[in-house]
Amino acid sequence: MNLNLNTHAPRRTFARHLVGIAVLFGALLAAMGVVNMPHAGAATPRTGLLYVYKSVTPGEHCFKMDGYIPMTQYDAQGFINNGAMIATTMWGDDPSYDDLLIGPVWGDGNYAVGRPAMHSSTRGLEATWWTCTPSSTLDEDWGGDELYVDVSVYGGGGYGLIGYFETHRVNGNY
Ligand SMILES: [Ca+2]
Ligand SMILES: [Ca+2]
Repeated sequence: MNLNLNTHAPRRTFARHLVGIAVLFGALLAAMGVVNMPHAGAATPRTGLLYVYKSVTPGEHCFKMDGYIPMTQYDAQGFINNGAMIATTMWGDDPSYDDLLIGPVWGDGNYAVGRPAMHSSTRGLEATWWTCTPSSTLDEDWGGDELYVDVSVYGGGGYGLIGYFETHRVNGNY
């Protein structure tokens, strides 16, 4: 097993480089908080799980998101070591326009309260996000609310978008 992960850099072909330049603009816009839209509905993989629960603090809910982008563990650790950044947003699902409820919140390979973080596993690049919020933040609709989290991961050094996913919908009344 090769543990020399610090020297690992993603391989680039010429075509991939062109794609990298194109997505770099998207990454820059996202980094500036300009692009907050979720990814194209049906095409977005739902490899994330979302768990929402009532906090012990009155008027507050907490949630935990776990998900992953499929790749080798070697590649995932390489991306993290090379400064990959993760952006998470929570949305309220609606028939016309989904409502942005929280975020984007940015993180990296280091765990910190309220921020998303990443690690590698045998199934790929793992992403997790645990935080608490006033319950009213999650009240996105009259009556029932449909929550989901959208996750994007960008490579370090202007590599661009590595991958993304979203969670299933959590139906509640907040
Ligand atoms: Ca809704
Ligand atoms: Ca509601």
